[in-house]
Order: sequence, then structure tokens, then C-alpha cells
Amino acid sequence: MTKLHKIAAIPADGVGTEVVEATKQVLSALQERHPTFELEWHDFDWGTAYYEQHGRMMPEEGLDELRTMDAILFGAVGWPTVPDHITLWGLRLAVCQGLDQWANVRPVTFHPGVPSPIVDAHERELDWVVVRENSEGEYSGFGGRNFAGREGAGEVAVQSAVFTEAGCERIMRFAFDLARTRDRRKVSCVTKSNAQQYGMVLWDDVFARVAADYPDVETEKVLVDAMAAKFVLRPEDLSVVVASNLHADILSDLGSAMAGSLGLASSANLNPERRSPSMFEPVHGSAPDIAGQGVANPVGTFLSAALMLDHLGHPDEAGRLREAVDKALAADVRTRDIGGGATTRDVVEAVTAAL
Ligand code: GGG
Repeated sequence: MTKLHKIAAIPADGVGTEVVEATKQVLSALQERHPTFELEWHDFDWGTAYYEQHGRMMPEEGLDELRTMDAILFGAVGWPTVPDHITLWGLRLAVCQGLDQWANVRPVTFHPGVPSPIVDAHERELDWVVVRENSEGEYSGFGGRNFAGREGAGEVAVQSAVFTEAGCERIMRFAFDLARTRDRRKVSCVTKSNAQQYGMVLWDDVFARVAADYPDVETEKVLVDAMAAKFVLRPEDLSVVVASNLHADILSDLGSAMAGSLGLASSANLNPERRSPSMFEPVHGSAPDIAGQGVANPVGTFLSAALMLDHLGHPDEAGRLREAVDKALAADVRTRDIGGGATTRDVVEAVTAAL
């Protein structure tokens, strides 16, 4: 039986438009060959061009439109004509926070044939997942500018990180539940609780309390600076890494660079209770330096679409898509960010042929 899903496509800016279009083509080929699912696409032209016309990144009723969807496929946000904090808050964060997509899952995956700058070929069985708290912390938007500072200080800006016990607890439980589905049942908790003695200590306290409910899961607490070193020096010791909004953003970029390129990295912004649609997007941004040239790496978006198929209840099809991506990469169909000369179109054709 074919299951129909309503999917919002928000390509947004720069290479986002190219990688989302490429992904729609690959998904269409997949659904033709394996008609267990059908995707009904709803295209939204939100982003920086929309902002330049309307003075906002998405319409006021945009979230209501998205609430009628089963899932969202997102491209990338940001363009040099508008400050990044306006575009990010106006669209990506507006959707993640507005639809309470509080768990951001970012797998770090190594692929055959893709050179890693620091990991030897024989060790590439590595894979771990960064779980990013996606609703609060350093991204709570709390603060302001123009406070009166001490004399001679000039303008003062305050940016507060807000951590709630409930927000910490739900992301920790999510991380522990995820660890239970993996070969290595381990959760690494990241903080900077030696220096940030309120929010990060709450984070550590909640971690210890939640860990007590999961005696079968190994745990460790690591400061974010030490975790950055550990990513590079002992990645085989990682399975699930749970971290705040900012820390996890940085660490997941490091992980994907270790695996060869940010262009390969996928992510899922989940509302685990399924009260609102979840959003799937490559980790990379809009890459204005290569936008419009047809050379963007679509693999991060393909693998985000695989996460979307898992979420929609099609794990076999998601697996087929992942296998086809690995076949294309192993056959050296690689864009220039991973040392090849392939175009976006070449990758679409190779993955489609391998499906
Ligand atoms: N596809 C991900 C994306 O567009 N990211 C843009 C960006 O600047 N993100 C920063 C963040 O979300 O922390």
C-alpha cells in the first residue's frame, strides 16, 4: 500500500535551492522504484529574496501553513545582503522554535571513498551522533544592547543563555533513549560547567538525575574544549554526545569536517511528541561563494531526506537511499568539497542509477 505524505519544501537561500531540488529528484526516482510512499510537495519561497520583497523571511501565518504538513525539507538560510542574525532568526530558528522541534539529531558518518583529513581509512567504521538541544540555551534570544556600561566601556550587550530543568531533562532522556538503540550504549554529556556556574551546572545536575534511570547506559561528563580534542583524538570512544544548542552546533561541524566535508552532514530537527511536523536539513549553510554554479554537494540533503523517510515510517526506503549514496561515493562521484570534480547533477544521476 502507498502512503501519502504532505511535505513542505523550503529551499531558502543560496545552494539551498540546488540541493533541495536535487533531493526532490532523487526521492521521486526512489518512490517510482519503491511505491510504498508518495510525497506531495508544497513549495514555499521563503528566505532572503522573500525578505527583500516583504520585510520578513516568511509570512506571519507561515507556521500555521507548516502545521498542516507531515514533514519539512529545508535547504539553507543566509545571504550576504541581509545580516545573518536576521535571516537565521527570521526563518530557521522561527520554524524550529515555533514548531517546538526541540531535538536536533546530527549523525557523524564516514563514507567509503571519501577522504578524511584526520582519520585513517582502516578506522572509518566510526559513527556517532550529536544530539543538540534545539529550543533554548544560548539560542533563547534573551538579552539586549545599549545598556549603560561602566564608564569608558562604551556600548554594552548582554546575551543570556537560558536553561530550564524541563528543557534539559527532555533532551537528556532523548539522548539516553537513542543510546539504547545503538550498539554502544553510551552518552557523553558536554558542558562548560567549570566556568558557567548556573546554566551548565543545572545541565550537569539533570544529566546525573536522568542517568540514574538508565543504569544500562554508560556515561561520561566532558568539558566542551576537551570534547573537541576527544573528537579528533579518540572518536572511537563516542556514541551519543548530548550538548547545548551552541556547543552541539560547533561540535557537529567538527565531526562532519572530520568525515570529509560539511556537505555530507545531515540533520533532523524533531518534535519527538509529533504534535507538530519535524524538519530535515543539511547541516551546511547557503554557501554564497559557490551558489548558482551547480557544484554544491547534495549528499547532506539526501541523507537528511533518509532521516525524513525513517521518521515517516519508511526505514527500508531510507536504507536504500543511504546505500545508493555510498555506492555513488565509492564509485568516485564526488563534488569538489570532497576532492572530486562532479557536479550536483552528476551526483543526482549516480545516486538515481544506484537506487
Ligand atoms: N541548513 C542549515 C543552515 O541553513 N544553517 C544556517 C546557520 O547559519 N545556522 C546556524 C545555526 O543554526 O546555529
